[in-house]
Amino acid sequence: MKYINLIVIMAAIAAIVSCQPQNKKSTAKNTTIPNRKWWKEAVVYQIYPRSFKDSNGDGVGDLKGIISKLDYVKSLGVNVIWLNPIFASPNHDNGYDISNYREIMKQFGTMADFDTLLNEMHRRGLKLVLDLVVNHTSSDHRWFKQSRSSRTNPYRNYYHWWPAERGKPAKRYSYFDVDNNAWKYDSTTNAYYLHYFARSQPDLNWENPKVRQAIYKIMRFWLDKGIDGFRMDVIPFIAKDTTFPKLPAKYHGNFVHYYANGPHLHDYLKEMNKEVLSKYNIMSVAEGAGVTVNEVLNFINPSRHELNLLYNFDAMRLGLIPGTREVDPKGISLVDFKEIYTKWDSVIDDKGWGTIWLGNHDTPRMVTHWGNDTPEFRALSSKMLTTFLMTMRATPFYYFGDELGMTNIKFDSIKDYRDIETLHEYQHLKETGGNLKKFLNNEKLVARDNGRTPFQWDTTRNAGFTTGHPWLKVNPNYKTINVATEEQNPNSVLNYFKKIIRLRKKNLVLIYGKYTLLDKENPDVYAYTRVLNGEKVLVLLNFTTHKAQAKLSFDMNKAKVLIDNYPSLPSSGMIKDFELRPYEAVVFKLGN
Ligand code: TEU
Repeated sequence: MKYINLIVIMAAIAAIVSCQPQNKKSTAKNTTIPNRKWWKEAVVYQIYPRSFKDSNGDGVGDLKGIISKLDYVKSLGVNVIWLNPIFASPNHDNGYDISNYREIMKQFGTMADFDTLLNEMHRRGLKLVLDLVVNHTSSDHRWFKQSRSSRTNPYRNYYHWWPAERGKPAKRYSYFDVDNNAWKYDSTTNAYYLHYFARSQPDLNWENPKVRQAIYKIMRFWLDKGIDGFRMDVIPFIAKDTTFPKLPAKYHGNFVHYYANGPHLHDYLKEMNKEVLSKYNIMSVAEGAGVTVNEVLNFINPSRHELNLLYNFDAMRLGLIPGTREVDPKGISLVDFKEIYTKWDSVIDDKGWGTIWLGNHDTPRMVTHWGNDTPEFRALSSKMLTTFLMTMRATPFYYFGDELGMTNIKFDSIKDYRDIETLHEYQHLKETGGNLKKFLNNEKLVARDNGRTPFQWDTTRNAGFTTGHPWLKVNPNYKTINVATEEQNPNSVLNYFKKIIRLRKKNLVLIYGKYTLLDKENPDVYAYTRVLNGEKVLVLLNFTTHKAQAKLSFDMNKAKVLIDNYPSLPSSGMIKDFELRPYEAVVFKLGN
């Protein structure tokens, strides 16, 4: 009898608690947060489909593989998945060379698989953002086949052609061309066509309204299927000065900024918004290559009716010798790092909304580049970097595998690489007598393939990614770095990732709170506060292998530790003195 009463009382308490709106106190106050949007409160999880999960043993990830792992993704607490391109493609640039925008890449599956994926995601409350690659197509796309066939073909002006009888066109730099030349001569019509990326990625002529309307139809095709938005590949590059003048001197050594400032760029983005984006409750994010902090509001200020978000590359240049992909032996200055993120936050402020990221399919692994991937510090520094991403006033874009602390694979031989950027750069150096050994050493740290190795699910063969032969080698450290092992370890990088996402969602101060940088010149510690409706949070991040201290003066008596990436909490003395252990990350709620 006694027990029954106890159970009844327990159940009653549970019922009362469950119907309490979370953060009752904060919820009331949160009504005062202006312009709340789902994509501002989202955590975007980027999946590189080629490397996530292979369902049919061909060594290449696919849509059925992603479907089979949606419960894992849901368990992370993320709410948006950004998928890299899944459309028909000859894969010269792993899908960023599309030959048919309304067809799923054969290796990835069928349209039926896609429909199932979208339904299964929405059933779990997950949103899907697809990759819109419309600065260029594949040279296998029927538009280009038509366009190159004759100067009078109706698709001729779908691309940028320079008739050879006018002599050589003004130099334009190509990211992936072995000669870095963005003009390719085509004897079929005795003319050159423009390709900012590979020769098999000819640039579309957005100055042609037929091209724009054709792309808006493709966007509606996928939006009417129910997707939740687009990540837009090098969208700042779409507008060109079609007189193709010599590159103005001010852009020498910074061609990317010239590419991102074509004459009618914002007219096209306004038109796209008016004709497509504004008709759906979706998120639009620009890959902002070449966009400076002084230009970002031109893209994302809501009053301009263009895009919602833009991610920039300013920080990605840190640690590299300017204008090169070469790692600077001087390393990365934390003061410069802090200055960049603080500048972008202050410019965007309440006039738009920011994004934040530290890795994706074009960069080395987050922990290897920004943290420390040695066994002693890999987990700690991964968690510290994740704390940074989850406590800034911006939408986090988080790359698959970073939640496990996956590291660069650092291939020794060019034979192991698959990426066009590395392979063409190697060929270019080989043909021009470059230092191949030095190049390969540097690629261990910067090559894109480091971020594209197969996902590490467990300790079985090929880390459980495929029963076949993986398209790219699996990182041999999968024996210790994998989902199955980390799920069992409460202090793992994986469980910390889930924990801090829960913390971010529960504390809107970590999303919308005003950001203020502290102790600006501290070379070891990144310290900042977030404040919202009287709630104040202090974030301290040690970016070094040694103890470090922040020079601050807060009354920490009433401070409460919300999260710390060490298994044990810092001592009161450490808290009082703002002392941090190596790669320590701690988030405090400060007393009022
Ligand atoms: O990337 C554009 C871009 O900025 C990259 O080329 C980047 O600078 C470079 O790879 C860094 O090493 C987008 C896509 O994200 C990338 O995967 C594609 O290769 C590229 O566009 C062409 O579509």
